[in-house]
Amino acid sequence: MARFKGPRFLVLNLVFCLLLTVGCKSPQQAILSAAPTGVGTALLKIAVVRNSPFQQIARTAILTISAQDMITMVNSLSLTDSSVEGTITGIPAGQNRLFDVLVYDSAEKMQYRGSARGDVVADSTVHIFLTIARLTGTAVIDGSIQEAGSGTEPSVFALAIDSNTVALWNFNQMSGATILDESGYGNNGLAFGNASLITDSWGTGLSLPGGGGVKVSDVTTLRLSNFEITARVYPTSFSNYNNIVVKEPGGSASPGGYILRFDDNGYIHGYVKNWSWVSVGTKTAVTLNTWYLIRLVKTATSFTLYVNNDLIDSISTTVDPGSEIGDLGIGYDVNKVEDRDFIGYIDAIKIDKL
Ligand SMILES: [Ca+2]
Repeated sequence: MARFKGPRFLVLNLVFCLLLTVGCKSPQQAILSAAPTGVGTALLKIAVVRNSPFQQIARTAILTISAQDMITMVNSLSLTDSSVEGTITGIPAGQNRLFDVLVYDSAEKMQYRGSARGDVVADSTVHIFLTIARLTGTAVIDGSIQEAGSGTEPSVFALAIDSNTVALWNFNQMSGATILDESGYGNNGLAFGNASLITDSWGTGLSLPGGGGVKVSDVTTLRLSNFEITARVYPTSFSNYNNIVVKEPGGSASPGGYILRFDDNGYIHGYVKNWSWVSVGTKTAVTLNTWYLIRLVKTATSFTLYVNNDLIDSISTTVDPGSEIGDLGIGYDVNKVEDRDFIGYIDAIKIDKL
């Protein structure tokens, strides 16, 4: 996996995360030559934090791409209420390109900035992770690399609690086999089998090669009628279902339950039930070896799936899944009806009660 090597800013008001994709092959296929030729295409998107002042402040955004062996490229990016986006073609292949994002307000004053370096390989894919931060106060640059399990994941990469959060696993702290919940509700998980913490593109995360997962014991704070689940995941293989989060006891033990998972073919699905299941899902398969930020939102009247902040599917439903009992499983089938392990990496999972 690509590894973040850029600076991080310690003095931040707001932080956004950017996933930049070049070309169309996997990172594992990308091999740099001594004298690279050809060009790549960049698809760029910055997810904007909910309820942030960004949408009131930001009016224009510019991306520059530069290096010693290329002419600097300047590109306008599109701003919406929820994202910053752009497609950049014809980037000369080569090493150590600087990607610099500048965001201005209506008075053309720069309000946000962030940069990262990365290699562009012709006709192939690289991932560059970049943060942009509100420019207030003095920025301090710290390029240190975090180690898995140290409990010091860069805060710019971690999901953050809010007043609704009942569980937050950033997978940056492990005490014995215990995965620590940062919500304050004490919903710690117990890792088993081949589950382990690793460094990933966002700091540290949970590695799930199959044959393992994390179990969180049933508690009332996780029996949710209305909720929002946020998960940042990186599938490396699609097998027989691929459970990211499951809370339902199976069979007829209780009427309720909720599930977030990939199916065998790489479609993302969310499910809720009160005796019978209703679901939302992607209409096409997603790509392996790619990070996805998935949000599953259940309200009293609707059920909605977002992928990378795009609304993918939504239905009207009054199903109340909150009566369920049973443990919550991360990365595996908590009921062990059959082998339904998620294969890949999970960087963070957050559960909010709505
Ligand atoms: Ca993490």
